[in-house]
Amino acid sequence: MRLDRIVLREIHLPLKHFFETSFGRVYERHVVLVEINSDGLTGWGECVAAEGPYYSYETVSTAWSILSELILPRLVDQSIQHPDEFGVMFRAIRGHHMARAAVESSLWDLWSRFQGLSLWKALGGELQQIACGVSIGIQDHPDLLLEKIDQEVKAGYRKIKIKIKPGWDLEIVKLVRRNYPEIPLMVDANSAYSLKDRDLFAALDDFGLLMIEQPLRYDDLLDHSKLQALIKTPLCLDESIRHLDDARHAIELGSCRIINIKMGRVGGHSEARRIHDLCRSRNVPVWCGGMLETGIGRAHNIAVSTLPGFVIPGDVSASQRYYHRDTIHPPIEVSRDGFICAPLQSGLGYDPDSEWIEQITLRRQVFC
Ligand code: OSB
Ligand code: MG
Repeated sequence: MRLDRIVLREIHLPLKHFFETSFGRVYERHVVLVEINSDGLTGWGECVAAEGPYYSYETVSTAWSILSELILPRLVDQSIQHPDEFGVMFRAIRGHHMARAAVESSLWDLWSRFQGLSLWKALGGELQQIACGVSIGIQDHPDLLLEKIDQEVKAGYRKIKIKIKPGWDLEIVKLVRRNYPEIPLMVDANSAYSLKDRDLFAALDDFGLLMIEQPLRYDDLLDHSKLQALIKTPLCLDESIRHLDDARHAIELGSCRIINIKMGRVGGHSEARRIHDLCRSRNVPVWCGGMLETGIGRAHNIAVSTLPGFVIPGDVSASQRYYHRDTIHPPIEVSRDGFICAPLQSGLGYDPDSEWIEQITLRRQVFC
């Protein structure tokens, strides 16, 4: 594939409702998109970096600068045989996995189109029905949280994840469990706690949670292993797993029993698949997390979720939960019983809505 032309864009989309985590509230998204053209075919990728450096040090601006200054000028006009060559070409760059994943995933989309294959099949996916869950942010009032849970349970979602932070944790879990004793429920702390809070996590053991996601520091493995040894509920790591070696270290240290794989966080599909393969060989269940992606990023997450080790419902919910009008059509929809069907078409399997994307583009840089 000769990479004839690459378009880097920043788009702007309001969220239907704000989304609050332990690190703050977002009302709208700025998203970096990558479009790569080759021989009349196009691949698309989305960068999961947020507006500010709170989930990770990467932001929309750092991704833009790494992509526009270092990666895309060197990539355009190159001929590559397989998306894996991208990782080799840019291995000297440290970190910036979200920026890289935007390009790597667009190369996978493009490459699978060249092969006439669905992206998910090109990745070795097997699951044609993907089980979906939802992630529900912190609300202004506990009653509003119960209302949201009610809505999502009725919509058929197979796992409910609620965000917690100090002051919105044990009492909230108690309240939710009192109203929903049976639902598959988990919490995500986004690194809001330390080992000093061990008693809180021990207390959460009584509520039959599927897991507790990323309770401690965003870059920690050791303290998580100490906490895991003290409690029964499985820990799941998100922020702490930046690449394959982090996953291996986490498993060997006993820092978690479940891993949240986000293709966009670990540098792309190839690394996500390596982490999946490792976890599978060590009997560690994985699931696919989300980062408030628009449809392009969601479609990539659907492809990832078809790998056989994705045995826990992911945060791969419908576009309409977040956006009035998405970047792809048809929008991603979830069946009444909480599944998404893997798409049949080649590549991503959803068409980017170019006209709409053009309308919401704030800046654009073309490499050719
Ligand atoms: O920790 O999984 C997370 C959203 C933004 C940043 C981090 C996270 C999240 C979510 C939302 O939980 C998942 C989704 O896209 O539905
Ligand atoms: Mg998380």
